[in-house]
Amino acid sequence: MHFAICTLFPEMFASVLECSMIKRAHQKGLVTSELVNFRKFATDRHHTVDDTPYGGGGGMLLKPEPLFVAVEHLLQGRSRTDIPIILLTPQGKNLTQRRAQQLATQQELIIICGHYEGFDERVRTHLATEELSLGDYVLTGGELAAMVLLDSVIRLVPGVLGNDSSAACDSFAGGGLLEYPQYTKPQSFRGLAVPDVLLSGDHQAIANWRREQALLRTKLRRPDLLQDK
Ligand code: 6GU
Repeated sequence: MHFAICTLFPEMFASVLECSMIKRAHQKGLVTSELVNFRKFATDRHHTVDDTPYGGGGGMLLKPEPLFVAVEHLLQGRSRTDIPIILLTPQGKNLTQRRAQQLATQQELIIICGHYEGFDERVRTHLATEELSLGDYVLTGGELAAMVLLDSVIRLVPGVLGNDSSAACDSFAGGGLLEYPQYTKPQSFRGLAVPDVLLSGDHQAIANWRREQALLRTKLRRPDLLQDK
């Protein structure tokens, strides 16, 4: 799977691409990524990527041209609708586990990170094919959101996690429930004991307890997840 990331701050991605699971996915050849500084595609002498909004008001907007040319360069003659072109903005739909799973089946994604006060609207209407947000809060730019998107999708690419069951069991993916509580050694830590059922060796009882705990926890913390159950 190939990720092309359009950003004014490619250096922000170094630590994430060079650590842990994302690094190994690249080393194994399962994933490739490309950082494109779209400032390079600005044609004026100062490589201007932003400008003031028509109609007045504060702040600067990303100009359409450098982004269009950068994405067209990445498309290499393919049509805009052949590849998801994802704009990261707080105005997008929330990223969900389901969307991450769908995106993990694609061969290639083009990701656009915004900055400043926003984009010229034509980037939304005639360049991006979808807009995604992480949630209802505002980040300075799309870069951190792009890293979250990258992480959530790459871990679902077949072969990236050692055993495929670990991704399938995640909260939200494992039947739409939050995960049940888990314990490791020691059996008693500062007087806090591991629940007896987990030590019983009774696999059916353990499975029942886990299911109950997952339901209870979901009911208490995220009742919204149970609504379509
Ligand atoms: Cl995708 N971008 C920005 N700038 N802020 C956000 C976001 C994205 N998601 C949540 N907040």
